[in-house]
Amino acid sequence: MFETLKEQPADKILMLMQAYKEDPREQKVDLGVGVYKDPQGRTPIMRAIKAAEKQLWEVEETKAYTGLAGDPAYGDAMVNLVLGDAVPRSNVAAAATPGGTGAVRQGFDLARMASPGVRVFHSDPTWPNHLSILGHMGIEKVPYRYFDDETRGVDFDGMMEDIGKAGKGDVVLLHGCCHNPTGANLNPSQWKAVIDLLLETGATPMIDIAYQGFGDGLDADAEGVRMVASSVPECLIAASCSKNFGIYRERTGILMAVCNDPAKQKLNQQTLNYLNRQNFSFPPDHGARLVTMVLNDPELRGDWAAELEDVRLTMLGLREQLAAELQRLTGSDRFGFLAQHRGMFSRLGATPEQVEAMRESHGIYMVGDSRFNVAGLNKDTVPVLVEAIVKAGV
Ligand code: PLP
Ligand code: TYF
Repeated sequence: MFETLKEQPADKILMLMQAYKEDPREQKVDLGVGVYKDPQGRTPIMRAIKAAEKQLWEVEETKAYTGLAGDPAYGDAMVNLVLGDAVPRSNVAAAATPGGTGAVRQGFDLARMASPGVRVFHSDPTWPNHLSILGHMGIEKVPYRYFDDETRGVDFDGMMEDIGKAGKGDVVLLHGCCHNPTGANLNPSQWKAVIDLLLETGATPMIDIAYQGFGDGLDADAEGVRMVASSVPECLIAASCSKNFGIYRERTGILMAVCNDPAKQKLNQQTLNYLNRQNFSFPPDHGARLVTMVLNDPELRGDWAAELEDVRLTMLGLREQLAAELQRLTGSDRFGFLAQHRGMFSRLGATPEQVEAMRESHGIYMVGDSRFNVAGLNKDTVPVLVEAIVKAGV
């Protein structure tokens, strides 16, 4: 039967990772895949995670199965981290998943169970894996306008017009913060307007939050999610711990189903457990346990939050340096958006040819849509990127 298989499209971001590795040039800059890198180019294990791992080695007595939704303490800690006190805990069903990707996948699965003809409205552009997973599942995708190529900010009028077409039984997929791939985000009053529209149409929001703490801070980045969860009758939230805990390969995420009726919470929880069982039974535990230990120990939590804040400020500093140097070299303010964007990524607004030219001339690797990972830069490579941008005529 294998002869019937067809080659599937590869992930462009992951292909770029490989192309970078194979480039023999010494002077090259990897601005592709979304992995945080410190100024020395390393992706360190965060101090609190390392400390929790040491403790865990001492105290862990079993590796027997946990529960289908993972350890309940992980659910509690993550619901608290993402939602704060926006909604009562009794309104939230939560299940650990393999990474944020697993949460996204389970969220789509739940939406389809609840609404077999569901259409998923997604920002144009969005994280390519959203589209790939939806396509694989055979779920109808409906793009909504999101990025204004001129201002490099959110095309809010276009967005509102397009998501206004989603109705009851549809899902509107939103990025909680640090939009991937553009870096352009909603402000609180825009979140409020989106919420009012969702209340009017009855469409269900699903929020993917993979970069909490990378934009404006842990609480500020969750503000949109919290506003949504406390305002609409029901929503889905897919959260990832890969970036903000630096535990990419541990595969740690969580899916939450929030409703304003505690009576429905039980059914939601049972459904999340069921979905985990159908797809992989018990979710991975190691990363989730480390996250729980860090969040529940005041000392570890404080150290983690401090290190995360350093990461955030490092990226912000690089954004400011980049915008300032481009301003100086071009004499124009048109790159000011780079300092306004938040998170790991910005869409530069270069053509695929210009992206290719920057790779040829300066060994700069960014995704073909001109998304680049700010954390792939350091003080010394910012000028290299600036020179490449100017030379390519972006
Ligand atoms: N959602 C978005 C928008 C992302 O950028 C990522 C990327 O890492 C994820 C979800 C999921 O990440 P992971 O599965 O590595 O936790
Ligand atoms: O967008 C990124 O670069 C990250 C990492 O299939 C990633 O979200 C990229 C592609 C992929 C899984 C994760």
